[in-house]
Amino acid sequence: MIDDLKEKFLNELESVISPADLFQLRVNYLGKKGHLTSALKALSSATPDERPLLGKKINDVKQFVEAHIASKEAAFKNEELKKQLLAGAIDITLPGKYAAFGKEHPINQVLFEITDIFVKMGFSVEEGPEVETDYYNFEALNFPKDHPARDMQDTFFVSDDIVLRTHTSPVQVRGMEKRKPPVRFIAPGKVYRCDADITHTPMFHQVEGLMVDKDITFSNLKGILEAFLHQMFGPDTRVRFRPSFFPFTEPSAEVDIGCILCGGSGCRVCKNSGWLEILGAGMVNPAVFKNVGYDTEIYTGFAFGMGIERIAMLKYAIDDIRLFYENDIRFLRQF
Ligand code: 2NM
Repeated sequence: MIDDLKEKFLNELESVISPADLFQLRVNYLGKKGHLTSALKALSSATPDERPLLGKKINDVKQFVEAHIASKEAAFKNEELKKQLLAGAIDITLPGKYAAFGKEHPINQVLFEITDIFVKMGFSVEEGPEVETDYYNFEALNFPKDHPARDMQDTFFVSDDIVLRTHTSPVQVRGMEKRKPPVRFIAPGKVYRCDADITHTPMFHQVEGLMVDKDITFSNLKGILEAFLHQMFGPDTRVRFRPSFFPFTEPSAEVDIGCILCGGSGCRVCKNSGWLEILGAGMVNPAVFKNVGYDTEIYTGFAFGMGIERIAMLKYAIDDIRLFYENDIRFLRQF
């Protein structure tokens, strides 16, 4: 009878598939009205002869049942833990998250390239306000009152005598006011002109440079600009100076390089001339020195300026300036 109970338990244990089944099995065997509890109660009706052996048998089966239930319980717990670990596991076969890297805008790349070359030649870097007074933008630079650049059509006016700077020359004026010669610095930055087509945007970038000391001559200007152009466009680049006019320099020149696209044989970009205009330059007009309090009997100097967008367009053969400011990632990624 008690031996059958062991068999019956093992059979029923085999059909246990959940912790709920196991709980029910425990109640059926070890609970208050369970098989083993009943068997122990029934012990009192056994004869004194039978009692010790039967008692031992029932206790053995009880221990057997308890042990099996405990080990099945442990198996369920183990299974549950495995499930939880698998659910929380990292799938190392998934592709990693791609972090997109940013980079400098092509205009800034060219601007920093130019800045680097001049810094290596001993120039420092000056910055100044983009909203300027008429005095710093025009008056101090020897622009006559009726100069066309002062026209509403070319200049953004904030008020009667406040403008968005049309060049970085006012930075040169402020720089000269701040210190005595010798001075040697460049002024890179944003400038604004009321103009818009495939080669002009209302905002663009310039680098202007200035060097003032005793005995500075046009030869020094030529030497510095040639050294710059050879570093920027290659040591075999041809350079030529043509007479020109600017209110703030006298004499003034425009500086061309041999066309970097066709090598000088003539193409669409150089309009078949074989030359590209890159810079404006000249010897600083004594009228400018007078405005900043430099003694024109002792000091001379040269100045130059260039447009960054134009240089970037030539360097990368881009024919529409607006591409720089459309923020089209397919365009910008190429630089
Ligand atoms: C240019 C061309 C020629 C220039 C002149 C000065 C200053 F402040 F010294 F007078 N700064 N920049 C200059 C001269 C700029 O840009 C085409």
